[in-house]
Amino acid sequence: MLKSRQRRRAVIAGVVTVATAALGIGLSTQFASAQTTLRGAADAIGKDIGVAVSYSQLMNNASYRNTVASEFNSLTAENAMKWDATEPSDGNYTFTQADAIVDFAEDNGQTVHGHTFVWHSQTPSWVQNLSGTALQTAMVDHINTVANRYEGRVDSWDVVNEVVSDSNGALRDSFWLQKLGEGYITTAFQTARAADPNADLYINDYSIEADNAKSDRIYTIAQGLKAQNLLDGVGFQSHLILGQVPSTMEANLQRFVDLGLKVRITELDIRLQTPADSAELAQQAADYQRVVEMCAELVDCTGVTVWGLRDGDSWVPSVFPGYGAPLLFNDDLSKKPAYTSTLNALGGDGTGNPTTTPATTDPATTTPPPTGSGCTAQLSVQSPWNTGATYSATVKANQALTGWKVTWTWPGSERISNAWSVTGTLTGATVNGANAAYNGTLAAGQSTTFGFNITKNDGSTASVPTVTCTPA
Ligand code: G2I
Repeated sequence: MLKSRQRRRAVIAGVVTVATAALGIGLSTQFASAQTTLRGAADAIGKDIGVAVSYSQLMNNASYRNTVASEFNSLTAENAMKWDATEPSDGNYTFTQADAIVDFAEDNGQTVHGHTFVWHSQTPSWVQNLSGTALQTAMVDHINTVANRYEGRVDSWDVVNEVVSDSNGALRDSFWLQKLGEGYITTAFQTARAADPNADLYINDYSIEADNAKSDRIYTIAQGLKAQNLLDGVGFQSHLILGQVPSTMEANLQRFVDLGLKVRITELDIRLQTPADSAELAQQAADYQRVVEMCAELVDCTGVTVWGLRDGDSWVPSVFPGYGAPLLFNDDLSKKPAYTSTLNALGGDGTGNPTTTPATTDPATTTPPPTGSGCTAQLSVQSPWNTGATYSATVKANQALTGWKVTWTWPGSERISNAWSVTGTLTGATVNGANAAYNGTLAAGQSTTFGFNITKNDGSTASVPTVTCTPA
């Protein structure tokens, strides 16, 4: 089975790669599009834009849930897949929280980056009190059980997390190293590879964004694992400080790509001294833009995950007193300047006024647009899965418009579960949609997009009905 990220890339990645190479310039200028969500913009360039989510917020907070669904195409469990959450006592696995997050991602057509199997932190004391064969067996059992449970549903795993120390690039002097020796890293990867051969396997760490002693050590480990076909990618956590995006970050990512590995920004946040003033928020926006552009322009960078949704969700203030506000959304879910710069870096312009029509259509799953009316619209399936699909819709104005309406009827069991950049009555067999406040005004010839997820009966093909578009 193709993984959902691979499916999404299959539709559009070739276009972006070729065009970027041919023009030799950044995506953010040439591919500025009508995309008005991070998700829409990331989908259009074949990247993951992810967020670390909290189980309790996802369960209890509808506006949190809606924003996670509409703005992100990839999820990481901030805590729910860690060892203390999944196997709090020996052999007793608790998957309620992790399952709920994976279910949510599946319902919303999102990929999942799994975090994490082997770490020195958030590992229960019953594990830390083991040694020798018993500890190794516990590690192997844990990886097997968790990887098998999510096989085919979690796209990639942080197999080991933070195994290098902060001094001189030595291996971290954790209980793992002390009790099992450095071979525990290879064993963890061998176990994960055998348990889920289709998942991408990552080594993940912080303070390795720059070319430094720590990233040098990760490089050496990565080389060894890659040579044994046990490693697919390197996760750069990127817990950064305002104004301190490392100058060597781009070249550092590139040297890992040159090893034949994927790279991923796995836990991005950019902290500042609170309260933030407008100059600091502007600097933060520039820093985000730089990091996200780096990934957008690097074909083998799979995506960027931000480590939390709203500033108030962040781990930062509890660990760095006086620092915070490191994320893209304020606590009321209003968008910070860093949101807009991230959208721009992904190629969206946030205005609803495209400079190009996004090249996201797959002829096999696209209906020909009807001609001759004030506007035309067509649907295309971006990523189908067994019980649902993500669609992108393009509305094109044939005359100047101040608003538009679209309607279609599903031929089968398909029903919209959530949608973005469109309003109206959307959930029934007949869909009556209309522009959002920001994407109704189009000059003749311009187009804009909206998107939605559907649910459907297992196994049925996601259909592509003909859409009627009328000026409003
Ligand atoms: O520390 C930031 C991140 C560094 N890289 C690995 C990540 O896994 C790590 O995430 C943080 C979470 O954001 C925090 O939410 O990991 C922390 C634990 O080391 C998480 O904090 C813990 C609190 O310390 C616990 O008191 C709490 O019970 O979260 C737990 C669950 O809410």
